[in-house]
Amino acid sequence: MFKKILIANRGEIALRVIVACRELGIKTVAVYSEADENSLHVRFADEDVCIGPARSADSYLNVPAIISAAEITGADAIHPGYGFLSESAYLAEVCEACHIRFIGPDPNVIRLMGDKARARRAMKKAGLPMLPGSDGPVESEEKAVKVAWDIGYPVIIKAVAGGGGRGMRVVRLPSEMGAALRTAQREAEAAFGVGDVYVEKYLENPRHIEFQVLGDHHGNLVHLGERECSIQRRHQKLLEESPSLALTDKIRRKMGSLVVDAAKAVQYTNAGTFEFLLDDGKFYFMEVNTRLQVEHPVTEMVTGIDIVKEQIRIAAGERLSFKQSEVTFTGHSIECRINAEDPETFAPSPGVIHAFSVPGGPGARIDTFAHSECTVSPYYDSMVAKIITHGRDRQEAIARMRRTLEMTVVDGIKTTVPLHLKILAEPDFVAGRLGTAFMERFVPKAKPGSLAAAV
Ligand code: MV4
Repeated sequence: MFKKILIANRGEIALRVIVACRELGIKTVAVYSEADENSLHVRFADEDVCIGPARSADSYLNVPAIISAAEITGADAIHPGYGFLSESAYLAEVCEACHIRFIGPDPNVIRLMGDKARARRAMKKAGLPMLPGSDGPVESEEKAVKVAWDIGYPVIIKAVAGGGGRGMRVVRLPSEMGAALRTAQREAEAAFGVGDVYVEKYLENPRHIEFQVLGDHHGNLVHLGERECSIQRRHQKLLEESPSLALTDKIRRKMGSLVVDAAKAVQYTNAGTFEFLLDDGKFYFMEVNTRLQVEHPVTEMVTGIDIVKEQIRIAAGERLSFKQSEVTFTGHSIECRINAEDPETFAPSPGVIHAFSVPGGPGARIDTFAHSECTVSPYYDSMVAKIITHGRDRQEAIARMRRTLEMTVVDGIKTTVPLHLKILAEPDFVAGRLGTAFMERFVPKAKPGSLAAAV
């Protein structure tokens, strides 16, 4: 087992990894930017190293600075958390070259899944059902129109290097294709440095369902069930739950076994998430995220498995200590992401939190870096806390979420707490009638003449 792990991240996920390390008796190294000097992840790590100025590009994305910090402190592994360098095949490779273990999949698997068009081909070959679409990048308007003609409108243009919704455009008419293609290519180039895009059939209101997997270096691979992530705004998830009301036991077993086979086909190791769209009882592969995800706690709550500790054990070469048949699902879990945002306009609302308090109690978990008089920096992601509840059933998980949100105090900044209370009060939410269009009811209709909201 590792003696010391460097956490190449900040905020709640850095604390989450420290928690896992403490339970495993592993020493920790925090890295931090000048903006995070007084953060809890720095206070609770055994050692800390400043890696640069506030801007992410100069600190949390600075591979040489992070590797140097690991070498100086003698860390034998790096946990990248989520975001930042978590899906950087480059960091994983540099770690390998420096004899530091990267806690994540093999760099080649990260690279494969990072190219959404390649991943699509590989996963199709491995047996996952796909939406009809182009079998690789489309360069020209003519080719895109031809693909759309074959599969039928509407179609969606997605960035090959994308994921998370950036560089996506829905096209409903051939006459819109040229402009949409050029916009998507330009956006993709600006966001990822790679302008390639592909085309697939667009579903109007599917559910976004993802499966969690864990694979060790001895050929063992299990799934930990699914998460329902249909409640998103501008492709930022807001609320997730497990299990999904949309899956019957039969379809869950079918998807689970297909995911396990597909992951084994690429010798997937460590933690991963297989994303699907579910529509009309049928499911379609979308992409694989080769990292720990923000919403991993809902899976932990229903399975009782500590995903971060498993990631660390796997990276250290240990075997998974349980078989698929030993993974059981108990009750229901919901996560609400509390962001420092105006709940109406969604504009970021950084600043000082003067008072911060979230009640615990049965079935309530809070993952956060926040505390009274802490600063929410404008430099980083606006998420300040995750409230996760568990109950014997969905109703109990919802009731626990409601009472927790009602008793949450975050003074000094605006947060998404009121928005979550509105979502939980929606009859469609309570009835489990969810889809990717769910949040549209909360979006003010675009004024005539204004730019239509992206996708
Ligand atoms: C789609 C889709 C419908 N059809 N692809 C959004 C994030 C990225 N991971 C993929 N996403 C989607 N891809 C096809 N072919 C619907 C989504 C989607 C979505 C779209 C609009 C508004 C909210 C959404 C929430 C989840 C998924």
